[in-house]
Amino acid sequence: MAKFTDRGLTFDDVLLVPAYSDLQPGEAETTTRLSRGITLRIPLISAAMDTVTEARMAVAMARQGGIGILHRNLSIEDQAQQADLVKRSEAGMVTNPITCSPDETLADVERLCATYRISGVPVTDASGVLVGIVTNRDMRFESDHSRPVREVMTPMPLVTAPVGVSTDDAFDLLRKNKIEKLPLVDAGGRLRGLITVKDFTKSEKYPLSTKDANGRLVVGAAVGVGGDADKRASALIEAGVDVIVVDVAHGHSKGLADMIAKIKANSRVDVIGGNIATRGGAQMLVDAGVDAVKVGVGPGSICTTRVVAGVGAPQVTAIHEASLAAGPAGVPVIGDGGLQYSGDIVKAIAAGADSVMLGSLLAGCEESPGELIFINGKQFKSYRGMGSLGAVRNRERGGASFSKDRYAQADVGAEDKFIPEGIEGQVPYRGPVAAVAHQLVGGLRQGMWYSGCRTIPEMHVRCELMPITSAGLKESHPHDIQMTVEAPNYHGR
Ligand code: RVP
Repeated sequence: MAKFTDRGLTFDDVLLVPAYSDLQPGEAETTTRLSRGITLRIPLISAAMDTVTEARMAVAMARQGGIGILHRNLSIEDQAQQADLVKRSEAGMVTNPITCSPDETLADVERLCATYRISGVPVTDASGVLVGIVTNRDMRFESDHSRPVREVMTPMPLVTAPVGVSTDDAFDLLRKNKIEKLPLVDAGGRLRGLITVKDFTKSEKYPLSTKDANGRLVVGAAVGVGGDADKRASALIEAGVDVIVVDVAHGHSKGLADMIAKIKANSRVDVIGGNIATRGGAQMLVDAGVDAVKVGVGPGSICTTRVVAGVGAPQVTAIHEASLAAGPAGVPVIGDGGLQYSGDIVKAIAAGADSVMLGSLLAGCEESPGELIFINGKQFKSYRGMGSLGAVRNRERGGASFSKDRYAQADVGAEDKFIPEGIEGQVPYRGPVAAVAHQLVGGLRQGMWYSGCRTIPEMHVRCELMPITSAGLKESHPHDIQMTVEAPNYHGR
């Protein structure tokens, strides 16, 4: 006979009990571990969804101190290129700069600059020797875009520096010579790297940025299991991703454990596995050698798994249960899905999460893929589940495999046979990620203040969650009033 288990609780079912506090919200420290090897300054991750995270979102998230996970509803080449875009977007030093040859045309260079959002490229000959540089300044007044680069570039001798130049010396050279790009060359004159002034100003503007050991922004990317997943993971690792998220709807499965073990054995990147929603699921991933466990079966705002399949676990209980297996093993926990307000981040962390993954809260940002939609004078952006019909149609066009995907049954090869587990919709436009993250992290700091916790690890030990009734929930939201002015951190229910 089937077993009954204890009641499961989710965000709306609980509140943190206020506790003695000797800190101000500004003193709360939001640094956390994404995975065994990666630290974040804010515990926020943008979801691997095609209406949430491509390169632009990933760059914005890393600049704020979080991280973005590139979705996999793309061909392998396109997803790897998105990773490359992030890794090149900001760097202490670009080790493998985009270059052009003297025989390419200005139109070719303009295309490169637009793709990589850069203002110019070093020019190298066939053996990689630096022969000049071509930048916006050289091209601005040119009307004939078919001209070869050699006629327009600023040729050698240029101001260059040797490989291994210190940051301070590089900055001095840029400043003294009033130049924006400093090519690094070896003894044979071959181009070995590039330092740009933009990277120095970005470092000042985004002091919390999540960066790798070479000063490049950190990025993650999702892969599945089976099909072309091995090839995809290798291409992404080659493109420089810092973490691979093996992302399947039912992560408590042999396929996921095997895939994690395989990537761990063949590479040095961190591997996150999910999704699971039980202690047993988390334990299996820990045993497989995972670097972080991602929790959530069915809590997503666009997810219909729980009604289509009748399966899932309310998210606060799921996070807590997973943390009981992952915590003692030193493996961080990611609470994925179901968060509607900043207070839910506080509750997820109190329940045992080290960070949270957000879909709907970030899908309305300027940096998410997709255009603005205007309806009755209000602005929206589309947001859909990766198991929705729309996402699957797009996946087919993008060349990613249909039948082996996160939500598709293995024997389903046609759209009319597909069993969706997600829906398509739209969310209000919320402006830039920086403003949204500010509100979310601000709410987290308030929560840490109310619960008297200075750090996220302290929250895991000291916070107390109290189950509430529907009357308690009603009392928690604004009530007995008609809202006339929208707050930046509150939308009606
Ligand atoms: P939310 O933040 O509540 O919008 O949830 C986002 C999460 O929902 C994702 O990170 C993913 O785990 C899950 N998801 C994505 N697509 C679907 C689906 O189609 N069912 N679910």
